[in-house]
Amino acid sequence: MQAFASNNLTVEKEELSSNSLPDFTSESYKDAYSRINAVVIEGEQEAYSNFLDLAKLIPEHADELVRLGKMEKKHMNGFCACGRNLAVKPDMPFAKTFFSKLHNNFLEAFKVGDTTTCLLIQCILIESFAISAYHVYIRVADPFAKRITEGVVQDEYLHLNYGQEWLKANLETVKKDLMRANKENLPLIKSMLDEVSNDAEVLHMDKEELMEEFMIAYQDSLLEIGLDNREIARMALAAVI
Ligand code: Y39
Ligand code: FE
Ligand code: FE
Ligand code: FE
Repeated sequence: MQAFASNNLTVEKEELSSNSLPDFTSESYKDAYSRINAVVIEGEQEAYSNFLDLAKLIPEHADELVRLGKMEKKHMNGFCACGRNLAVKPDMPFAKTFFSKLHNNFLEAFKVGDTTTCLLIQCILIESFAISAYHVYIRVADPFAKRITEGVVQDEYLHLNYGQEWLKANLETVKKDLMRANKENLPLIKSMLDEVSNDAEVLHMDKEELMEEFMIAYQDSLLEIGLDNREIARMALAAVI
């Protein structure tokens, strides 16, 4: 009975600390935020440019893709304001390096007109990453950033949805390329998450929760595209091999 009671107490304490908000004014928070905020700003900037490239690859949808791209520019401005609001200077060189491998893969695919790989990288992998990170962040963000992020995450679903619909409509002809591109790029998402997980922890963003949210968004989108459970499992395994 004694042990049971003290066990309960431990659980309560843990729940309290994982649900509590961090001290947004502490030096450790601002230091971690300088990298996470930069990653988000750089990600939005690159997403803008990726959508403009996609508009060139899929000219019949150019208007829609440019419209989606302009949303990313707005997101970027919103997250710049979040950094300013906390008096944090984003570490942009860190963020450029952070995205460089994935971004290079996008640019290589763009150069050879590989629409499937470009859509997988931007609309499925990066958008799922954004959706998962923003959902977790909203729970522990300062009130200003929380409001901004809530608006942004709605748009990210539109971006995910665009890629989903295109891949769904072309699935039989692009399936092989999709699988190959996934094998090359999903592991990059996993290492990127590993690279910022300590900083995310300082912001009270739990790594397992981030991974869980990512897998939900990613697997849901593969299901929506029309892949079966076995194909989805095979694709998801690329993250751990
Ligand atoms: O489509 C988009 O707006 C995506 C570019 C933005 C990328 C967001 C990347 C978020 C990673 C944050 C990592 C926190 C642990
Ligand atoms: Fe803390
Ligand atoms: Fe965005
Ligand atoms: Fe987006």
